[in-house]
Amino acid sequence: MLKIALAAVLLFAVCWLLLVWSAGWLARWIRDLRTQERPPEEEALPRLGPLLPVVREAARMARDLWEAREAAEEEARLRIAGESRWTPERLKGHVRLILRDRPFLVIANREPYSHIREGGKIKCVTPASGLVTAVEPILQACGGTWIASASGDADRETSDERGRLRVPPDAPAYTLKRVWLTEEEEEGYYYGFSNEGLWPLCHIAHTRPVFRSEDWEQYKKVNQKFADAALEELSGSEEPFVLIQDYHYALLPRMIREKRPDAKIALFWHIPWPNPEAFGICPWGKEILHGMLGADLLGFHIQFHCNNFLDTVDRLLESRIDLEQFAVDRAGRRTLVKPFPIGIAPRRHPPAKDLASARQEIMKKLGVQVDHLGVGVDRIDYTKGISERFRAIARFLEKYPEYREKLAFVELAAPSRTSIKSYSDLGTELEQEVEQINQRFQTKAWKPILFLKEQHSREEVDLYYRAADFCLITSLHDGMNLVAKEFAGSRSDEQGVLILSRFAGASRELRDALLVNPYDIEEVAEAIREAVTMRPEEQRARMARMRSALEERNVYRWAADITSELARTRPDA
Ligand code: ADQ
Repeated sequence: MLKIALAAVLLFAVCWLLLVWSAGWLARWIRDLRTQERPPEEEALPRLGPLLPVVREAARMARDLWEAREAAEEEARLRIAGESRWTPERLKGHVRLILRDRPFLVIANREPYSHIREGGKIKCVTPASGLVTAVEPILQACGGTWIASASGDADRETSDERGRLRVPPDAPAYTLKRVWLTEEEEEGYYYGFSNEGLWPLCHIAHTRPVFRSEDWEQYKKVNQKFADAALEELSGSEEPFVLIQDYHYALLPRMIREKRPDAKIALFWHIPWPNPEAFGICPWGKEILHGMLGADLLGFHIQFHCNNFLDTVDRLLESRIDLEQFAVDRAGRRTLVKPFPIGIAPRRHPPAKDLASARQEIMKKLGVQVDHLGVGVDRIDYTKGISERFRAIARFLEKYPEYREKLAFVELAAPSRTSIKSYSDLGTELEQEVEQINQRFQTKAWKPILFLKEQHSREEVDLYYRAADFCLITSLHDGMNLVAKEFAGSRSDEQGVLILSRFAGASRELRDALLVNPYDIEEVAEAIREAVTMRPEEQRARMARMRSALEERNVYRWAADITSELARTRPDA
């Protein structure tokens, strides 16, 4: 009995000592965390068995505090400098002022967070999508609801019975509402009508659109399904703001308008708009225009696409075009048509001196040692001109053999729309093309092109941008192209050269890039040569101008401009 009592006392004493020691250690660690310049990343956290969840939460809290402190300092700096730059805080205040408690709804096909099963666990992932990159910061800043198609195999168990959940999972700021589509609906609406019909119709990339009446039926059905989901969210509210995203929902503005005449509706079209002749081949062109004109405001990236849209309406529908205001008047209602060039969210990048280590880290990871590193970042899509890019690199090495073994090009290519045969075929064709080029030029220790066919994390993509001497963008046609902006945005050292297709919307703003015609392989090869021989001072001057344009027109300004314009719209023609 005495033995048991002694053992219990001993055990208690050991536990007590352990507790005192861990509490002391934890207190010291949290104090260090509070006073550190920058909180540590997840990988750098001490792995302390049962204490790990506490360590993780404390690190998260420190990160939030650090971000809030940085944001406050930035706001103060901008105020003192008298700058009118848009920040999440300013956007938040601005949108709140406009909304005055009215609901804010975003509808987009792609969900910003999906849940997938991996190795017996549920993991939350974000997709490689320009739209998500652009729209997510707005919801993070302003709250509201994002309605999207469910896409992960664990989406159901991570949302409630109405498909709703709060996101981002780490720091909930807004509601995500998931809509489930049947396989048949997804096939017809998404892969079929949206991506085999409207996508090639709007991009001049010489790929024929395919229009099937079954796909059109599904497109109408799914648009109605999203309209119903939106109307359910809006019930009981007055004059709600609805921001519809992209070509998947051309019919939605009209469907919502018919039930909710009081709603303020904007549709932003993220891809180009073709000329009336090109659009005229769509068998349901009139229905699409009628659906879109249910909105108060239609946004495109550039004025040229707005002009094409107005010309198309003028040619196909009975209406009045007001060229002074850029508006369409029809059946007593007015729709404004305006350009809103999308920007990126400014990210805090480490100081310039860290850039050399980014380069070393990438080279080590890739197992290459070269003097010049180029990078390309794309979804695998025929509009991005990836094959043209590879041919230009081959031509460059052919013309300038002194760069063999001295230059490597890394293509980060995210598989996309792989259920469409032409897209999965393209992935394989590109791999074969890279293999042929590499076989032609490679030596024992060097390959000119590294084709990394996967979606990378945001941090990895940033690391590549910062490690590269040049970024090569050869879209055959592109609404904007955010990669161009992300590359310049990441170069806090003001070095690096952007080679940019003149057929990407971004070329209208980034005039200091080397602008090229991607079909002209000779011209692109020469631009690579110019990039690798450009003096650092010229790189600095060009990059500084591009970065200042980006800071001025960031994504918060894009959101502020659209919401302000939408608030100003008046329904009567
Ligand atoms: P996208 O056609 O998807 O967007 P883009 O604007 O270039 O094209 O955006 C792609 C996004 O995905 C970027 O944020 C990029 O970093 C990311 N990404 C691409 N490849 C990746 C990879 N391998 N790994 C990780 N991330 C990757 C559409 C229109 C564009 C328009 C945007 C926004 O086609 O013209 O600019 O919407 O409106």
